[in-house]
Amino acid sequence: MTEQSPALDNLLTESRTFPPSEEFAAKANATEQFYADADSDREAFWAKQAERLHWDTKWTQVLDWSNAPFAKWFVGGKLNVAYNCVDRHVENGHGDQVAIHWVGEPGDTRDITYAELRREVCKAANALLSLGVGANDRVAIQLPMIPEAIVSMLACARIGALHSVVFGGFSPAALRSRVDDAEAKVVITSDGQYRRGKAVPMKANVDEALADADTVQKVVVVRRTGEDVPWTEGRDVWWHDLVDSQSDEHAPEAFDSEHPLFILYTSGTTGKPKGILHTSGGYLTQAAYTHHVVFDHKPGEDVYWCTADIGWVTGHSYIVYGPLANRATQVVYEGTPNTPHEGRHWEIIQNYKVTIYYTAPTLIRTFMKWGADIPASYDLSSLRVLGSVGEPINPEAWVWYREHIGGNRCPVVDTWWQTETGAIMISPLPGVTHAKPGSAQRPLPGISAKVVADDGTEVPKNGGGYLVLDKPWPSMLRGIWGDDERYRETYWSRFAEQGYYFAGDGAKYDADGDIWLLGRVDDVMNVSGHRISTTEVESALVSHPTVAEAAVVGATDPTTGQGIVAFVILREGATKDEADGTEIVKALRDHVAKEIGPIAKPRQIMVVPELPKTRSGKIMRRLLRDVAENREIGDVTTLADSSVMDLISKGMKSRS
Ligand code: 6R9
Repeated sequence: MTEQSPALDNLLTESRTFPPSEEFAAKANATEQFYADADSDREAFWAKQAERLHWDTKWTQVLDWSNAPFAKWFVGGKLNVAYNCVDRHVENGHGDQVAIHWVGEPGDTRDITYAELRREVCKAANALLSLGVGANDRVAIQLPMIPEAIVSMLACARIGALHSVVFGGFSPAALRSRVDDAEAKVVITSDGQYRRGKAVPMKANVDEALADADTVQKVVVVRRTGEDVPWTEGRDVWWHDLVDSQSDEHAPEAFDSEHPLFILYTSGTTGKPKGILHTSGGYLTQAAYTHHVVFDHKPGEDVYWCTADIGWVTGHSYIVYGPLANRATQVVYEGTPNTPHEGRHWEIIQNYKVTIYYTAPTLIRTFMKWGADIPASYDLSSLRVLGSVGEPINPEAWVWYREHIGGNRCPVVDTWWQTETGAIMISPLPGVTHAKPGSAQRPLPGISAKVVADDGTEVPKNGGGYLVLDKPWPSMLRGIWGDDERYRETYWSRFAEQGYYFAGDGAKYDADGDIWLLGRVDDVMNVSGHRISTTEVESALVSHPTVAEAAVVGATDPTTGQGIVAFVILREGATKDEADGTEIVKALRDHVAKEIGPIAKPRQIMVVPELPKTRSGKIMRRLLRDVAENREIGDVTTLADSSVMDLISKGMKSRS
């Protein structure tokens, strides 16, 4: 990736910039000065950020990196994470402020104040203690997006137990491997969940997963859909029977800053999922700081909404820990964005006067496909900041988001980070940064990142390479659960000599030194010796008016090494003739050639109805490569909707 690829020019010619408005800048939480302050004394800067929290015992050392790559932040400090997210706001006189405006998929709603949340968390903490759960025990949580999910996480944090949240849509096998790896003592789940307007079972899957799982002593079941559930006497207990009768007082214990907070599993390129371990003080400091500056959040004024699922790291850091530490009032929505209609999100924004909205590019592109007239029929004037996370956002989608959702008024923050980084690392700052569509731009104040070549040297401006983090940060992972060797190997061996953390993402600098993310390094194709990133070809395809979404993979090619194969979803309104005919395929190939260069012209373009995605919206290119190379399709257990692959392969067969 050291040579400049032809594709590099494509994104770098994206020259639109959006400076912040003066009104926004005048009141912004962050200023340009933050960068200088952090650069002059990084540890002092982080010490200042840690003061956002309540510490029962103050730390004696900001960072201990003597046992790298195992970091210790705020050494000697003690705090209770749940107290910081809930109780202290009540003690400071904000007990009546709504913490959560919860919206159920079928239309039921619940407003929960900080005082109520404190009582619920105390009861749940007492309930867990009554089951014999104590500090350092592990609790697996598989729940839909209901308030009990947040309450359960905070209850664990309160008593020093680690939670391991597993997506509601994951298979019994996926749940079982996570329960076994963490040796979970208790599992919290629900009878069922609402998905696309239907009640679907959950407890039945959990039972299947837990057959003979001998570490699990109790299964706590929240009643959500009311359907009948299989029951194991002695092991299973209803949440309402267990929790409702508990005392709503619980004295929080202060734990060490490095006390483990949670494990969250993320899939690796090979082998079993990795249990990413996060701890307390540093994690909460960076989650709170980033939520404050990146979203310009003002407690008591803003209504914040992050659309992520709680089973994704974004739900951990930007629904639970960051916003609650900052006394946010937030919307939590249970369901899918098109139930019962495609304007559901805009209706919620209008009803609750949401001011900050944080979502994923995959959803933005879906909204584009559904058409701009849908958001146009709602009042979105309350919005003032828009965020994006999960994948590179194509400039076209960025500009659409700013115009059709943000009314050309709201700054858009493209936030790069990972499960492993725990919190946002690279992002524009609203009110400070002159935003560029498609670029995450600069590491946040206090964070250091570089784009380096194969040999670890930093690439020059306009150069491409690997993204590395060259200095430790407070919310960094503290390891992989039970596997220190895999931790060193996966993240610290690639640039061991320099001591850099290898993020696994390709990236490049533009002429101003801003960072552009190019997708995972394994998503870089090699066509006749030219390195072309899948992101760039996808961006070119999405910039064509008929294309709503595109996924690109490199398939083995006898002459060029790899050939570019594209899967595209057309926008609503593209005629049937366009969709079926060869016309559109030719037009798209020419369009890519014009945007990037003839070398990037896809060898094959397939029009498909859906793309295979994980629940966090990442396209599973591995499965598309299987299709493109006519192989049997691999493991689909982490797909949000496993029937998608059948649709795609059927379409392929009928064409060949
Ligand atoms: C938070 C989250 C991490 C991977 C990461 C990168 C991709 C996330 C991005 C982005 C470009 C952004 N990614 N945000 N790529 N621009 N703004 O997504 O965590 O699920 O662990 O995924 O997601 O490839 O390495 P996680």
